[in-house]
Amino acid sequence: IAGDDEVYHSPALLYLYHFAGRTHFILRGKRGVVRSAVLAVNGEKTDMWKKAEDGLFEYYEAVLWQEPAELEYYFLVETTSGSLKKLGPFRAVPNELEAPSWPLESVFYQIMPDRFAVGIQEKRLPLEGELFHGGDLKGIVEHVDHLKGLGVNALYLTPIFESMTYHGYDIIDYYHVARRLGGDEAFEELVKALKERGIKLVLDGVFHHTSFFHPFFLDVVKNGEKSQYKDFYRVTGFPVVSSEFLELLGSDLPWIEKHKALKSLNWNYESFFSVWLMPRLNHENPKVVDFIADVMESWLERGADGWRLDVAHGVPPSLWRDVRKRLPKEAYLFGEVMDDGRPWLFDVFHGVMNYLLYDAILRFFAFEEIKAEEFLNELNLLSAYYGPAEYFTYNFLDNHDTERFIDLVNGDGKRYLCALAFLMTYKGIPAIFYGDEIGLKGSGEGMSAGRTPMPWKEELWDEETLQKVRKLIDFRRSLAPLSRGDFRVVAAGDRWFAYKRVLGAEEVFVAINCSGEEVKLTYGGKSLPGVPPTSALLMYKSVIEVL
Ligand code: ARE
Repeated sequence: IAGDDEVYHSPALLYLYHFAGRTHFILRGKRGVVRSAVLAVNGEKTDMWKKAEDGLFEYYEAVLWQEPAELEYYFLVETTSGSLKKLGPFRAVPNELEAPSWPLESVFYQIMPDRFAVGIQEKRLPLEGELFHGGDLKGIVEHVDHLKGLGVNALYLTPIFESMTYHGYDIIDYYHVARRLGGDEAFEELVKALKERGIKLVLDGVFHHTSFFHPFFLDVVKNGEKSQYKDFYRVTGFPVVSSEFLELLGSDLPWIEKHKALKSLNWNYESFFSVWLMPRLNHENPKVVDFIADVMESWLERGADGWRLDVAHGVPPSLWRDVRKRLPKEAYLFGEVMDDGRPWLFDVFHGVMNYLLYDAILRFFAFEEIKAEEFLNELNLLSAYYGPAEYFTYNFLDNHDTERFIDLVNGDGKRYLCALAFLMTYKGIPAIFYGDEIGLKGSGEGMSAGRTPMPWKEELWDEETLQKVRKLIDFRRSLAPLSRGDFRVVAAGDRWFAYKRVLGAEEVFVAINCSGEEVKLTYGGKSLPGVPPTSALLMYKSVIEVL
């Protein structure tokens, strides 16, 4: 039996999986039912530990270090009402997640090209001229050694294709790099510069919508029902826009004013957050699916190594599943998903942007709303939800849609480093938003507040932060347990916690202290140096580092 309504297990991916030399067994019990649980594999018994709980369930786990092979196992559960239940026997080979391995070795750096570095001084900028800062791909090429020096080995760029806006989420031509960014030629130069330095490249794929000015949509605007592209979009009536709309669009009002005026008119198509500039594609149309797959494939051929999929949660998972089958297995795919990533993982994307982790990080590190115990439960719960896919999520402290982390902690560089020390020593793929490494602050409020331009005058850099960020990246990349290891809590107080990352015989011990006092710990019978307020301690073999 797989269980009753009180306890449950099945040999499916989230309950039985193999990852990096070990097999994880998960048993789920209704809240308050399980007193203790034991796993018996091929006759040998192991105690299970309570990993996490949510509103409905408790999750118990056991980990066995062995190669994947067919197993025969069962569970013995002692309930709080005093009865003994046996679940099983089960006979199964542990499931393995299909994913490229290079992301596990990666630390990402995210760049919004317009805000990073100006390579080409003279250029024509499109409509919303005043919002452009003029950064481009040549600028990235010129500063590629900044990335190399930092130690990152993967780059995620927000959209680089032809568009009207500085952010590029309104794509007009999916097959060419925007001229303002240096065009296809600059892309080739960038790919070369990155490849020479062993840095992977991930592009931003905007396939939820196109630009209003994409030729497909313009054709629908012009030819209405007769357009061969009418089924490419979610049109609600013809004509899609009124003559008043077209007149306004053709007028010579400044872009921002025009954008605002158009916003108050009506139109007959669905769009991203009711933004007229971003008509939504019709994902039910197989031709749209072919188009998406073709664009993705062609840039992988031209040197990209993966895709971040924009508004991925606004497109059916089945579409991504189909597209993935047509792409090389080495391409890393992660979706922008803002809440529970489960419908978007496993056979859909390899990872998601880990917004659930981000929320927990903010609540513990920035807003101090929760204590370590609750934070750790959140982590383990996420682990129970995502299973092996958790190792492939894209983890961040901030990005182009959030405020900068440093601003959320009122400019306290030590608190930023504490949170970063956690990110770099936790499961999932860590990413740094350009400028965080030098203490760059945002401006204003809201989702574009963090998009401040990168300063290249080194006098403006926070040198101490830079040194420590480098060090953390170096740890992450040189200590395999940090990317592939199991995560186990060792001890916790209100505002500090300690854990180990274990990979076979290798182990890294980490203590994160966000409290105002020094924390003294002993580990493995050894007393460790005190962890000063707002800092982190790392120990591997007999090396101890305090940051
Ligand atoms: C601009 C302004 C905004 C203004 C908006 C509407 O910056 O202040 O509100 O226009 O006029 C891109 C640009 C944005 C731009 C937007 C529209 O980067 O600057 O906004 O286009 O022109 C939701 C989506 C999520 C999306 C975020 C931004 O679900 O997919 O909103 N993220 C991606 C990209 C963005 C990009 C787009 C999508 C569009 O990463 O950079 O925006 O291609 C809650 C909700 C979420 C919501 C989130 C943030 O958590 O649950 O659904 O995310 O708030 O608003």
